Amino acid sequence: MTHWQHDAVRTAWSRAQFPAAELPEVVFVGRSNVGKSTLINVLLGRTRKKVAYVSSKPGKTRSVNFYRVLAGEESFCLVDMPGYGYAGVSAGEKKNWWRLINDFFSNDRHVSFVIHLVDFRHGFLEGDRELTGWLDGMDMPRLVVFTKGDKVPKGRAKGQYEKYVRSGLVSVLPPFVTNGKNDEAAECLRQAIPQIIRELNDI
Ligand SMILES: Nc1nc2c(ncn2[C@@H]2O[C@H](COP(=O)(O)OP(=O)(O)OP(=O)(O)O)[C@@H](O)[C@H]2O)c(=O)[nH]1
Ligand SMILES: [Mg+2]
Repeated sequence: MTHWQHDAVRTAWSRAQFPAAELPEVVFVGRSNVGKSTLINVLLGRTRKKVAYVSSKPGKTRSVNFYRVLAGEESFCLVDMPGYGYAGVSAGEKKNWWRLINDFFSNDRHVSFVIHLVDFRHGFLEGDRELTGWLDGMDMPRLVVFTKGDKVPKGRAKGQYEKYVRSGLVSVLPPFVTNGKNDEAAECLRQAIPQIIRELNDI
């Protein structure tokens, strides 16, 4: 199993607190509660003593969190973004979320690509489509990763996957399906991430 060394670099609540962009960044986006922080913990091998805060209550991550990773010879940064789209969010909060996202992506950073997490049970919901359109406008490469694959009965998983792919999602690789565990899917993702960074860098 691949092991990534890591440290938490910075927690930022606003543009002024973003650390200098020194490394290629892989940015985790998705609806609140979809499992962004969980997947980061899994990839970092931190399923028991977590580094990224996880909660069954949506809206756990309100800041932008940067984790510097050393994978073999390569260094990059995983960025955990606050989620969107949970019930009861006010128009003001939504506006703040968009401001943070805008500030982040227009901040002259070295974003290599975005990992868009989507709940395998529900597929792309309104907030996901809104964000997809916005990322399209920037020509931002994306990898789609489905979470909570363990919550879909095995007999339905294949059909569900094909339906999502046929609906025309855009992803640099065929979407991964993860289960919140350090399993084969997580290992494949640990292999794929540095590879995608390298390939995008060569273009
Ligand atoms: N069964 C299952 N549960 C998961 C999976 N991924 C995440 N969870 C659970 O879903 C809940 C939310 O996970 P988080 O990782 O905090 O979600 P998040 O996307 O970071 O949420 P915000 O910080 O609110 O944006 C937690 O209770 C996790 O344990 C998965 O693949 N399978
Ligand atoms: Mg989170």
